[in-house]
Amino acid sequence: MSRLIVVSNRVADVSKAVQSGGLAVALADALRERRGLWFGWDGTVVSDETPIGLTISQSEQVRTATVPLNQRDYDEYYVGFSNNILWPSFHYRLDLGHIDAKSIDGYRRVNQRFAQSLAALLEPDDIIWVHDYHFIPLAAELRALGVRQRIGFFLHIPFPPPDIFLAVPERQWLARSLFSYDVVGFQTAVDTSNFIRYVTEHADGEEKGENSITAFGATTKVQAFPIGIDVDAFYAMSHTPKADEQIQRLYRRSMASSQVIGVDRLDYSKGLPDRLRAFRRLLELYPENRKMVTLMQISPPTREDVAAYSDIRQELEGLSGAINGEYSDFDWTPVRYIHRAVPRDTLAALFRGSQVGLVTPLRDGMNLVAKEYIAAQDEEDPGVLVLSRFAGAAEELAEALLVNPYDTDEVAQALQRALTMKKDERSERYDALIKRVRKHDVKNWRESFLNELRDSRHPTSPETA
Ligand code: GDG
Repeated sequence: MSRLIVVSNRVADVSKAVQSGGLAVALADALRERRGLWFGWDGTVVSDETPIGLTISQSEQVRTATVPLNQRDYDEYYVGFSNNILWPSFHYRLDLGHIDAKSIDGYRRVNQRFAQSLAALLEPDDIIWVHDYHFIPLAAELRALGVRQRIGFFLHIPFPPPDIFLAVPERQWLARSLFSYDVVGFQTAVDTSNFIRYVTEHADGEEKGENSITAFGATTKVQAFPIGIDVDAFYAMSHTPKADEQIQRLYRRSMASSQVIGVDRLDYSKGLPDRLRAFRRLLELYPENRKMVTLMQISPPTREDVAAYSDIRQELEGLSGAINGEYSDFDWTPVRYIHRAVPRDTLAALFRGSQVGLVTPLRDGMNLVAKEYIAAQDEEDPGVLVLSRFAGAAEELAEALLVNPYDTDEVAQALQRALTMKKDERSERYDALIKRVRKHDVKNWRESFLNELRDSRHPTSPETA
């Protein structure tokens, strides 16, 4: 079996994967099985004068190779181009992007440097799997160094429609760079068709059948691979004696008989202020919920160096304070807002102990929280998922209560419907949802991507500009 090389911006500790969740869980098993190497940033920032060295370490048959970023790289590649341009524009938020030529240079420079460090570690039969928007040009840089191994790319965030992509600086270079990969994976059919539309309408691209597309003198495979979770592991985590105790404690300490839960990094794409406004609207429109329902919103901090993130924090704190000021009583607090990370097993217990999972991003690649909420439910008495139409997960999870997250009245009505839904309907929806979450679980995602990558070979490289 070929060795698997995973490249992602952050490299997780494989031995702690179960607690950290996300990509770490998704990739840890595959890396273990294939004597893998995980390559990326170590999360530290050093001064511009410090020489950048590679650190190699080993944990559970998985090697990690990491590098620090110097301050300039961090400002330009990470904060600048990745998180001030690509993240907002790929989430359809051109208004939040800050276009700056220096950050584009930094993005190219770091991709070039990462390619050089990685190329030196490669063996002839390796399969390389590159993750996310930080590394769109990595394969092109590797190819320029003579790397001929199979390289796949998976985009965890949405790919925007052509009209939006047209406003992204260096869009043609980014699109051309993707043709240096053998397989390009997106989360959903919508993202895939957005990319195909851009390439066919603006780059003379041509679809060749069997998911192949040709443009810039090269051919690549383009396909949706919806990411999932490890359903059994998450269910088990939410059904331990400790979880039972946590759920009991939750209700002993609160007057409320129902809990709505939201869990999201504090990111503007997650629709948090709109969600709080919808909850306030629920209390206005349906006063019987006062003293009966609590919204627990867990939002750990993220990317605090990006200005738009401190704005969202202030807005959220202001809104939860205003709702609590208006509606709280000595024995009930309507919004419990936690601005720090909670251990993963506690999250699993809280999902199970909440009657409604409220997942209302304004735009999201997939959204694993929606799948985790379903996986944690008791089969005999499941809760209800209220899900944004604009989360990638909505493409699969049609039996959730799908809402427009911008419409506070609609979300408030869906919340009321979820809180009053009879058990038969809850069970029927849950049965359909858990089947889908199981069908597209993390193993399926990983293996279908890697099988596609193993079987595909497009020896051409795109023409240079
Ligand atoms: C990107 C895309 C795509 C959250 N708070 C805590 C915590 N979490 C965990 C959740 C979940 C993960 O983090 C978040 O995953 P999401 O999918 O919801 O969102 P992003 O972080 O934006 O991820 C997204 C994903 O990549 C995968 O492709 O679905 O669309 O944006 O697992 O449970 N975990 C712990 N404490 C917290 O406080 N332990």
